[in-house]
Amino acid sequence: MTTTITTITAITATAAALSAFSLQPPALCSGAEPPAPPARPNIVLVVADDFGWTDLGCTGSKYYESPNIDRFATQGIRFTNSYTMPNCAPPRACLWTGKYSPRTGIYTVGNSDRGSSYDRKLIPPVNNTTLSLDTPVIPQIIKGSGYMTAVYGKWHLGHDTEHGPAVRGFDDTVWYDGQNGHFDYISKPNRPHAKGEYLCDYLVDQGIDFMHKATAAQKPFLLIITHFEVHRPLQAPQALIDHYKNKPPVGGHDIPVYAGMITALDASFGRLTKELDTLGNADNTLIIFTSDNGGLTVPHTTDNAPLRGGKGMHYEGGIRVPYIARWPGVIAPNTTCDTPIHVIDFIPTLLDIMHRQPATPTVLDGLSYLPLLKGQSDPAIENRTLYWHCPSYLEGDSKKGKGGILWRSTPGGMIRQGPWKLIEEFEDNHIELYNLAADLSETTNLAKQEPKIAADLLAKLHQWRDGLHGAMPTAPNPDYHNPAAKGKKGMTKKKVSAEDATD
Ligand SMILES: [Ca+2]
Repeated sequence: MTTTITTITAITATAAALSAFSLQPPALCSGAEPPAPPARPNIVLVVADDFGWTDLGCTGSKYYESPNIDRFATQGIRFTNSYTMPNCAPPRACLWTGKYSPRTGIYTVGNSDRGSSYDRKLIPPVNNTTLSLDTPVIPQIIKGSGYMTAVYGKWHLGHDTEHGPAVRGFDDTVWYDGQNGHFDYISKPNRPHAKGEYLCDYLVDQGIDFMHKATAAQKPFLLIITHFEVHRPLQAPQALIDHYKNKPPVGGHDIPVYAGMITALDASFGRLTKELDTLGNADNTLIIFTSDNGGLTVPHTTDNAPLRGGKGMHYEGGIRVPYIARWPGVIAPNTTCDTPIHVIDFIPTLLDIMHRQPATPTVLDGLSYLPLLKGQSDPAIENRTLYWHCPSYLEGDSKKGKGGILWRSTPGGMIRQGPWKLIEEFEDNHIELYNLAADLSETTNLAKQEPKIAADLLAKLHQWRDGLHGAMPTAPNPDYHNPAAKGKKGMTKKKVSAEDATD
């Protein structure tokens, strides 16, 4: 498959093992085949928050400045079809467990019946906001590997300490479960930070200390930093805000403080990679930069064009994110890969790199993309089908006046196979079918022109969902368009702030 964005190197194609729906042969990842990966490399995963597909210079922005990550991209591989879940909590559950959302029941942030009950046609299933302690996560799955492990940053899978990362096998954690501002933050444990220190710098400080400790102990390390930038509230160092105020905006990239958040995050990433060089670890470390979900477009914050929509939505802007990886000697520099990957693939890839099986029995839904990192073809991942189950309501900004939308999403599901993507909306069984190879922006619904493809994909989506016992809306909502229900909210009594409503 191909996309309309510019690739650095040519894409070769193979005629082998075409799926029934493929219009084109799957793309191979570009680059010559490098030597076998070294044993026990360090692994550093940096996950930004709400970072959009085109929020980097190297992914298309003409306004935001990201010199460190842009340079990093020239040293490694950039995946153009990297998928995740639409909002903050579900992709984290996928990342830490390697499972699709129906297996954890974590479908959204907070309650599933967000917005006004008057406007909800269905009663959505109850969302699980806490990851069960019975579900193993990465440190438990790789236990016995000899790796030192740490996570610093956003957890979002259980507010209380009993369900936080500290009890799940990490050697070190500093975490917070939600959003608390980028200058005024209190982590668990609350390690002191300099007054006015920007949050990503604080988290990178923790990561650098950890890398030093692991290197001194002569142990390989797995470091995961889950940043809060560029999630609202919009706050950035003043000098960067001033810089962007003097720069003409380009397209939908036009908010100086948001741009400042991107550049501050980019600087912290540059500091992290530079420290790896200083430690002498750069050549034996796989570093990945990605995002938990798509860029926020409602309310307007950034723009994911040419992708349609943004955070919280079922369109590509909600679920497709940047994904850049560097591993000297293994990943050929300055390459791109159009093969779809998904956040559930991280654990299988990790195990593949470590030459290990899970230390504890657990279902893993993803596939290793190590062959893709190495520039090799792998029909298993190139021809596989990806699925999403999103049975919750996410409010829009209908109260913000003209141009607003009532919902970012209503309960639904998606499937991607080859160039085809189908979206099913549960309120009215509405179907949308797009050919992403020809229509990356999802402008033309082909469901009526291609009824067989639509029917086959829909059946496959249902089969997958039923097989995983994906929770479905339970019944029609008696409040729907009932005058007596006007102004009635969801099941949760907690007041949702304007910022939380963007989650
Ligand atoms: Ca997020």
